[in-house]
Amino acid sequence: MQFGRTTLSKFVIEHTRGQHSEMGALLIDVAAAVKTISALVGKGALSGYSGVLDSTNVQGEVQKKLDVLTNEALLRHCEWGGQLAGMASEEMDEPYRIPDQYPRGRYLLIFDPLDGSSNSDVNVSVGTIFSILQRETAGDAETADYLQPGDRQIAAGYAIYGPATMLVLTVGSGTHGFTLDRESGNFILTHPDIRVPEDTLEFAINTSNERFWEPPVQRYVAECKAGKTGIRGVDFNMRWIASMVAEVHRILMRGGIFMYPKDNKDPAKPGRLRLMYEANPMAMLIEQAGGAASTGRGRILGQQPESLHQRVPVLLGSKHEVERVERYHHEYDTGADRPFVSPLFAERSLFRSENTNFQ
Ligand code: AFP
Repeated sequence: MQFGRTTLSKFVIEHTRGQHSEMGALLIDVAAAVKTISALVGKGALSGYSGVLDSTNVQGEVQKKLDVLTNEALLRHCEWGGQLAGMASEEMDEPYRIPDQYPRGRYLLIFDPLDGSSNSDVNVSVGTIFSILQRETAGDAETADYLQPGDRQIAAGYAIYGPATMLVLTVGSGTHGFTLDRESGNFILTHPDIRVPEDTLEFAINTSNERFWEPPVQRYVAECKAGKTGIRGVDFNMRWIASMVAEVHRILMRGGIFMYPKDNKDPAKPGRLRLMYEANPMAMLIEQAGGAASTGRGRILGQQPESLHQRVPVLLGSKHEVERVERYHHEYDTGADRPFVSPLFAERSLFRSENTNFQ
């Protein structure tokens, strides 16, 4: 029985009273979109929407039918209420203009409608990630209005479509998890004030990219893999789901470190993940839960975006491990991790590989 339990609606109304009361209504619309997407994704192959389209998105990635449908779900659920000055999404080259028949507001909604969508055909957890910013005045937003650092987000969250559908949210006062009760259709507060443990023995990274990483990341992962036999003196475990929402959710539940670092696989891209609708909202959720989120060389939330779809290196999770990887970047950048320099054989270092050209 759900009597007396806190629903998402009650939570957002209570937590957005005053300055951001209009945002409460927007969050309730986002939750309605999430329920629609949960039902769609939950049908699996029965929906008839598996597979890819002929189109690509702005990043040149092949779009899946579900990418486009879930994008539509968010646009339709959120465009009408009068809280928004515009929306931007991974699936749209340019920001979305609110149709003329609807009133405008001051908030900006940015989202990745179906993160990890390449996992949807294999029945692995996927998610929706969103971020809310605001502009000074109501009216139609320009691209420049969206280009704000992540520490100006008013709210951020994700939905995870797994065995249970959950919505994890921050409005700037902690990170809170709600589970969808499929019988009543309500999101119920089941994980209030989530805390990420400061220490962990679990790391997540796509090790098939190892040869493309920078030396500080190679150093960190080599030490984790060495386990008890290396300088860490303790065994680590590794996970990789290839669905950021699922990785971040695991870290919020039990700690860990997630890394999609800078690499030189494609020099035009400083990382794989997108700053505005993947890294920033996840960084806010993690920091609000007591964890850390870094590019390796600075706080993710401090990055000034230059374009809507820009990419960024991401290291996030248990604070002490993120700080360690940041320290390794600093030691690499200042030359402190280069133990042996031979005048005869030029530079040699355990952590310097021949194919890197990062400096
Ligand atoms: P898709 O949405 O294209 O499946 O990408 C998912 C993602 O952006 C993120 O959720 C994963 O952490 C990452 O990419 C996985 O990347 P790899 O394919 O390199 O493992």
